Amino acid sequence: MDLKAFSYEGLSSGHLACAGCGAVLAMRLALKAIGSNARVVIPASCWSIIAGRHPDASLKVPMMHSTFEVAPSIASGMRAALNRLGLKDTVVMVWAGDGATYDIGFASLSAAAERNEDIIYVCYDNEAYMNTGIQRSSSTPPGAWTTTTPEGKLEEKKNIILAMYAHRIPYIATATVAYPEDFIAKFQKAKRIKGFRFILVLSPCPTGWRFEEKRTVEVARLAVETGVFPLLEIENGAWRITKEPMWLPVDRYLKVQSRFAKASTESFERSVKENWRFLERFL
Ligand SMILES: Cc1ncc(C[n+]2csc(CCOP(=O)(O)OP(=O)(O)O)c2C)c(N)n1
Ligand SMILES: [Mg+2]
Repeated sequence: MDLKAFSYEGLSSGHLACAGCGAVLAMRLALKAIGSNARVVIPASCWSIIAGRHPDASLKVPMMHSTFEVAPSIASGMRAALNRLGLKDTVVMVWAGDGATYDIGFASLSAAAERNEDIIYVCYDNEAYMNTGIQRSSSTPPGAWTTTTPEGKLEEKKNIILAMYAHRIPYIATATVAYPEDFIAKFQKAKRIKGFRFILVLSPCPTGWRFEEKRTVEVARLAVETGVFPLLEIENGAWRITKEPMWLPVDRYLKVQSRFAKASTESFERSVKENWRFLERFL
């Protein structure tokens, strides 16, 4: 893939993200793949701030802010209205954090997926409620420090991919900012498919994960190459790994982030292995 061919920039400079924000790079890549026909719905999150408000919004495509719980419902209505106007080529995309996806908006996400609404739902997963001060979500990995898990989270990360698979939607994928070709290919494919599409984007957060701002892409790459974050897609029920990990030691991923200062490498490794054993049942 020639990345230079994706010259569209749907994001302005001067947005309000922290330096090194993985979720900003993610939006930039997503809009390169989808183009100016995107219409974005953003529930309460860091991205509510990053996008800002009209007329100073950082997105060049039309965008609607929503309350935490109902972005998929608003996107469903927006899709219906656009269809009514004959604007069938527009792509309605929800851009939600992990708090909105895994926890607070899960009911409306599930309902829209079950109706197979014709929208792309993206969860930019920074593994905590970052905008309100780094509280744990059900996406926070085990052992991770957050302000509400000062000794490290005790529970596992919720398997949202499996939860979405249970909805029998036509397309599910994971992506991250360290692999732009894989990322763009998945968004392009999602754009072509009709019905409910769900993409989980691991979005490293220097502020909440406690790493140097310049290491965002390196952290995302380590998540994949240690096997912590599998890159996969599920097309009409068929699972496929899109990038085999190099199986670097998990420690490499943990050591670059101070949020794992109190985590046990052995138990983290065990949960990575268990996740893969579970995943292999579907491959
Ligand atoms: C019903 C409701 N509860 C809580 C809040 C406060 N709130 C706004 S943004 C946010 C954090 C969102 O976390 P996430 O979805 O992971 O996005 P992130 O901030 O990490 O980008 C919270 C708790 C809210 N706006 N509405
Ligand atoms: Mg979050």
